[in-house]
Amino acid sequence: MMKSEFPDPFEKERLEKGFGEMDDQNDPVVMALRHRDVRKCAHDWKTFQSGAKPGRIVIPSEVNIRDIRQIPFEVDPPLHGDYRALVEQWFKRPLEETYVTELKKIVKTAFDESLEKGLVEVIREFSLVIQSRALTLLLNVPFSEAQTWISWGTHVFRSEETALDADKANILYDYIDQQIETSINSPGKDFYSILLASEVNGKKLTKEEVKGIIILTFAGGRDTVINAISNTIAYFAEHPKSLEKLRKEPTLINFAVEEFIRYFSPLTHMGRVVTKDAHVCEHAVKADTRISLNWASANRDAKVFENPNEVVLDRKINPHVAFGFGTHNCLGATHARQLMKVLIQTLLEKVQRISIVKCKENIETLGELKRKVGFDSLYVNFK
Ligand code: EMZ
Repeated sequence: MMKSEFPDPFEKERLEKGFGEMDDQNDPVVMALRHRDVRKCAHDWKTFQSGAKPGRIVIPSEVNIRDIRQIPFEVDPPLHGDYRALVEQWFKRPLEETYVTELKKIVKTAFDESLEKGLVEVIREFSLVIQSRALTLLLNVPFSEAQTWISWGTHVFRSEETALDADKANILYDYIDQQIETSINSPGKDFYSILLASEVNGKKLTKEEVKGIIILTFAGGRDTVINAISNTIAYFAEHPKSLEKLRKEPTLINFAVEEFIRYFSPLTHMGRVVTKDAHVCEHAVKADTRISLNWASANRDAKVFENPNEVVLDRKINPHVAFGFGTHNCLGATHARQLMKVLIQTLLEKVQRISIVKCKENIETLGELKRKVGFDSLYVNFK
């Protein structure tokens, strides 16, 4: 198997039953696997809620390591819409020219540093660095903050030793508390200050609410973005002809971005809590149990995508759900798409060849099934 190949572990169950089952810390999950059902359940937020106990809709569940609600993703409509309206414009800033210019500088520097080194461990020395530096733009805080975030590693709630690491979560929480205090004392144009000055339904946001929004901004786009970048690098290393194709036809880059995001589906699934006895693909699910919307499986559904297991760089019809679907679709998607676009453009400009030296796969376990989501380490040579 090629290193940049990401098999679909859900095919059999998707075809035969339409759902999968897994346990997660004694709180089982029924996974919706088909594109149609995933969209249907995502749409039905009354039956399948996000506003459950904080951390419970995340798989693996984070109920044991946090009690702060992440906003807006752990809030249901109509309040969800109010929070969303508050931050929506802020998360569209990546479309602005000045933002893109800064993003380009960040990505160019990362390539220059890598080309100079030659041998690079992509996850930590390249993708994490780009992700963290790019996040300074999204939050509108000094570039130097990225250094601190890089030191936290690829996931804010997971460490090498343990999948759910409360101590690690506390590092992030303490940091955010401090930043909030700084912004209260001397407000600026950073995201903290903007939020602290905002109102929802006529009431100023509390520190707790601000914290909930900021935590999501840190956690939601971290390992997902890192995987998207790293997997793309692995793909181009093994498909030099694709590089040529995009060099000749740069108008295809936007399609390629969507296709990589579909194919890699950096976030496998997101849970919901069932509010009343219901069905997922004709399978009965009881109130107060969990289901998940399996984006990764939906994105390989042959009923929707021709040749779903191939990367078709110029795929024109691509209704993937890698950024979720419906009310809760990813707020960071504009930033992520822009970053992927700049990544590919800069790669085409600066890099002739990438070769993989060695790598270790990052495998997620979902009950009986295993899914490759990226790499724990990926050593490449940039030329
Ligand atoms: C949560 C989640 C959000 C969760 C869109 O995804 O991302 C996960 O990586 C975090 O662990 O807390 O933010």
